Amino acid sequence: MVGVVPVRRRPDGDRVGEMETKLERKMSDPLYIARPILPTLRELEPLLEGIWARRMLTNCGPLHDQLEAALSRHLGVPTAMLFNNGTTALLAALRLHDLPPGSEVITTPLTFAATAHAISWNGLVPVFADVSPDDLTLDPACVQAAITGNTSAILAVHVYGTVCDLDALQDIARSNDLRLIYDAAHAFGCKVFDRAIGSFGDATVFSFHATKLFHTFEGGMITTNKASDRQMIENLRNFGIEDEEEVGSIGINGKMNELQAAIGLLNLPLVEAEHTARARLRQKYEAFLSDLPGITLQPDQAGVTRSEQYFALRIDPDRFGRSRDEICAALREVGIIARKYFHPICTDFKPYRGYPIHSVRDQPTAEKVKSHVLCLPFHGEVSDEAVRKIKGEFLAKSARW
Ligand code: T4K
Repeated sequence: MVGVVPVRRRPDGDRVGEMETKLERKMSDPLYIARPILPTLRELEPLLEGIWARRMLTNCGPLHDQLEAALSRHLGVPTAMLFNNGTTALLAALRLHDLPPGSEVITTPLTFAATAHAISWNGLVPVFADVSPDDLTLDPACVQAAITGNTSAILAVHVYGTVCDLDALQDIARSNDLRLIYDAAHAFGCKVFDRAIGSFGDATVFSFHATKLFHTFEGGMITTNKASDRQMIENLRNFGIEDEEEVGSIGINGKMNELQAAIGLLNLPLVEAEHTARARLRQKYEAFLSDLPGITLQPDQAGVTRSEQYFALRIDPDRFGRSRDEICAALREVGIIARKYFHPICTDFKPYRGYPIHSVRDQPTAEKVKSHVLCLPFHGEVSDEAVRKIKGEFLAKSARW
């Protein structure tokens, strides 16, 4: 079994040195796909003391506002508004645009269920368009093919942190008078030729779930380019309350609390080091995977600064000699828990079974790749030994066949 390094703490709460931690790696713990960054308990203490002293626990307290401002700067967008999780933020981002009830929102089937659910929970109809065989993001040609007179919006996902075809989707949205919303749950910190990922389309949604590079245990955010969206988003996340005597619209409780915000404030400075560690890990994975027949990695994208959220690959069993499921099972046997994100795809789930995937290809790419995709453990505490084990499983192919 290959484990991650449990970050031990000295009795005074400080992190044990990196070197020592690596030496004392516990071999029995499974290695998961994600391992959240965390500040020290000592760093958290003063922020907790402040919360206890103020007794302002939620409803947009001072830590909430501080984190919102810090993220607005970090992400380079004028409107950046926190939510208690990414799914509530998605609900609100769709609601922001007052889409006609029952109208159709085109999205990808290769995503976490939350993307499609947010459409359905808003009384809208998810329409699934196929993904591009090149990078697995929503294929603009398939989006175009899925448009009807009842289409009101596109909800595109920067899946695994791979940036969608921004120009093509914007052109389609503009020429068909559709709102364009991005689910950037995997794309925190992504930039496209130095432009922040949260500044494209009509709104962008982030997830700050524990499994994300930047997290607040649970959390989320909507960003938009328009400062004028602020009030409307504020209403959406706070029950539609206008003042003590008026509720002006049907809002939800989407507020992030002070504990979440405290974690976010302490985690934000840790993001850069974690990002760098993941970029190094990516290079180690790429070094043995890039030339293997039947293995496809997510492409490098010109001008894109990667989010380093996931390390996704595709395994074509005919060319590679072993299937994704065989590799996944073999890794599990040695304690390495890779994940088949996003298999099953949304159209395999009960609520969406029977929904077609609009494609310009005879067999939708999403149907084909769903049994090929695999995400490897991807975080700063994946040891070289674990990388060697993973490499061993991929290279064992020739020995077994
Ligand atoms: N849109 C997209 C495209 C998304 O991917 C997501 C969420 C959303 C929207 C919705 O955002 P949120 O409402 O969640 O903010 C996980 C996450 O729960 C989910 O946030 C994420 N996407 C999805 C891709 O993955 P699971 O069921 O795979 O997570 P789980 O609990 O199996 O965790 C994976 C591994 O991470 C575990 O094996 C161990 C490790 N882990 C997990 C947690 C929760 C930790 O080490 N610590 C932890 O606290 O869904």
